[in-house]
Amino acid sequence: MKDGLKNSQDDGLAIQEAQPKLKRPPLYKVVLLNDDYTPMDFVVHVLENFFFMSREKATAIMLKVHSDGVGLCGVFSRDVAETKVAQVNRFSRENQHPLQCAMEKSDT
Ligand code: TYC
Repeated sequence: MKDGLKNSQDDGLAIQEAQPKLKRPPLYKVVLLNDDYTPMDFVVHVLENFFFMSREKATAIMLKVHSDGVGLCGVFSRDVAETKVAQVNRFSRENQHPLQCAMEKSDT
């Protein structure tokens, strides 16, 4: 059986095993949405502490959300994205801010 194909009796019948169809698990974008009430420094604090951004990066993303309505915080597996969204939204509610964090399937 030197051709590398599975063949139970070497009777000349070559049987190629099916390749298992493996798909990478989908990734999810975690985004922040703009609102009129959440203070800018609170949003910067969220980006620094939940997404481990530098002050400069956090400020740039916050201003992007403020002007465009939405901004990307990061791309994560489903479990991590769900946890980030829940943590940020709970922290915002605990501090009486309407800030909204959400996730969406990433196409990359
Ligand atoms: N628009 C808010 C303000 O003017 C600031 C803000 C930025 C709010 C980003 C939410 O995701 C947000 N205070």
